[in-house]
Amino acid sequence: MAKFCLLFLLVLLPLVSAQLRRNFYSATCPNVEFIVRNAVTRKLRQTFVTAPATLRLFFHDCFVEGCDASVMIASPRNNAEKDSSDNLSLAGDGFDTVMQAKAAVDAVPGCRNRVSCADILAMATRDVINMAGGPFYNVELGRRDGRISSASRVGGKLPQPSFNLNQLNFMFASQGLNQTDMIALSGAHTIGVSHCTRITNRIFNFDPTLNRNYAMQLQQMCPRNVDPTIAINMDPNTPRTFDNIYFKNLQQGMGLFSSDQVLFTDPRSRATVNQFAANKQAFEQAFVAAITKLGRVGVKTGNQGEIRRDCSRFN
Ligand code: HEM
Ligand SMILES: *[C@@H]1O[C@H](CO)[C@@H](O)[C@H](O)[C@H]1NC(C)=O
Ligand SMILES: CC(=O)N[C@H]1CO[C@H](CO)[C@@H](O)[C@@H]1O
Repeated sequence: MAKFCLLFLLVLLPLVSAQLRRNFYSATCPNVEFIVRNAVTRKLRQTFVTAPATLRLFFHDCFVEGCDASVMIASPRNNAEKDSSDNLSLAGDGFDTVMQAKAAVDAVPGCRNRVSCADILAMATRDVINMAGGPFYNVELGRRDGRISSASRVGGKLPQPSFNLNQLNFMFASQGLNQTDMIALSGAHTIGVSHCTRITNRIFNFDPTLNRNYAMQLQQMCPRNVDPTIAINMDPNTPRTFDNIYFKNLQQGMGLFSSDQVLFTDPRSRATVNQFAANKQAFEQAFVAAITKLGRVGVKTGNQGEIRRDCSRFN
């Protein structure tokens, strides 16, 4: 019996505490989801960029060092995670959303310094998806904030727009996400923008998988030597609505990146694209399952990490 207790303490307890759960803050800050949602609503009213910026920030955070808000860390010497070349295009409104929601949470006496930045980002992400027309889902909580944030550790951990299906599958699989998860999560490109510089090669080299008319439109919007700050919508049809039109675009050869279009071009993933294009509920269900899995990647729980007082600084 004593042996079993020891086994439990040493082996099983850490596993138990490593679980995220709904209502993690029910005793400490019962209204946290309501508070975050209000802050996100206010921020979204100021600018729609809030939605895509927050969603992409969550993805980048989770894929490098786990969902631990390490991407939020500011760096006087430009060497933190957010300064890596892949993060340079993260829109500031995602960071601002988390800062505002954190301020709102901390304004409530009982909640002050009790809720992690990582959880606030996870809640805000759920909220922007829903407010942009996507599904509502219960968000798992209990993440702690990470103590490492380094640009040099980002390399090779984020997918590139030039990736083929094997490369995408390999990278997502290394974070515990299967091909269906990867395809569903790619549906996040139903909102938001890309800088022209990301697609120059593709639109001027006549990628045969790219719709001819769409290619011509893209060449007009993104001429050679375009101002590198110019960005275009990734879903040309409903850029501000979280819907399944992204998958219908792929069927038309209107995926913006190679990594988008390949999901339809490659026969191994085409059936799933067709399913999500035909059935919004199927897409939403798969997306919720996948983003819930994404939210578990590399999380710190229990007494690992910290609850940051300022999301952009280690305590
Ligand atoms: C599958 C591999 C993926 C690749 C190769 C990829 C690549 C990119 C690139 C190159 C951009 C444009 C950045 C810019 O020029 O500003 C972008 C934007 C975006 N990505 Fe992805 N991404 C992938 C998956 C995801 C996932 C899984 C999510 C979220 C669940 C996501 C969410 C977004 C959002 C919302 C934007 C728009 C950001 C904005 O408007 O500020 N992406 N992505
Ligand atoms: C992929 O993961 C999802 C859950 O996110 C699951 O429903 C599905 O069965 C998995 N697919 C495969 C082929 O393992
Ligand atoms: C070098 C640097 O800090 N790049 C950017 C990373 O992302 C944030 C948020 O948008 C920007 O403010 C930084 O300029």
